Amino acid sequence: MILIKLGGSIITNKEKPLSARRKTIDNLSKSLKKIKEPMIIVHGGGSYGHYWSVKYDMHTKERRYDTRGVSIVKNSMIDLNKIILDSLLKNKLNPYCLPPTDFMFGNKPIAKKIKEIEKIAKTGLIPVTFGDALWFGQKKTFILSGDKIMTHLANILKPKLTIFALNENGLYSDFKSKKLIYELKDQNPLISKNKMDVTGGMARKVEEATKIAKMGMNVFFANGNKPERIVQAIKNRKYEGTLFRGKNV
Ligand code: IP8
Repeated sequence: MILIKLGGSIITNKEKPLSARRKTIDNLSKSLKKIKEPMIIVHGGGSYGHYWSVKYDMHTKERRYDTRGVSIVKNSMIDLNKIILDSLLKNKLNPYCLPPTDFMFGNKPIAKKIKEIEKIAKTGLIPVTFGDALWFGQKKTFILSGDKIMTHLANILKPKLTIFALNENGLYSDFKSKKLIYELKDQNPLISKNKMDVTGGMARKVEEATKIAKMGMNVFFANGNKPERIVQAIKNRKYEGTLFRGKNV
């Protein structure tokens, strides 16, 4: 089982509201077609859901956010999701759309539902889910990031490899020189956290990747503009990006 997150920054143009990077998405789909094992895709919000969640001041903390914002964020994620599904279909893959409401109860993952997702993936269908605005309870809602979904899925399904496709080559030790960190073992890279608890940043990805690696699984950060690197990592264990080596791997 392979778990892949298509980050908002790679599938959308973050500079421009509501703009998907269709060519990049198609290229990713073409590469994913080369992978002959069960996989699950999670995607982020980028200039769709993330854009609106900022506009409506919605965050990962459970609060009584503007209900209008909740509707608009959700709606925009459906639009983006449809673009991803269409691209996969066009490239002869069989996506199985799965909004996170299908396997989350409040902010808790439903293990039984998640185990079923694996069965879906094993038939050759590709479950596709995404970060979203979710009902929490007691009139509260929250933003569930796709990165958090990755941790929930990895924890229950123990994928062979967890991949985050980014708009960068991986994690840099120094952002100016873009010096790539090839491998991280037993260490937490220091990334300054966003003061605001908005989703979509590198800090959250690193946080979730570190959690997954601590559970004993390898996590790979790859450049989604070079999707063959994703294929290489899965097929040949060649990691051109940043590898968070799982503690027991
Ligand atoms: O881009 C959050 O998902 P992320 C999506 O994975 C929304 O953080 C709705 C902001």
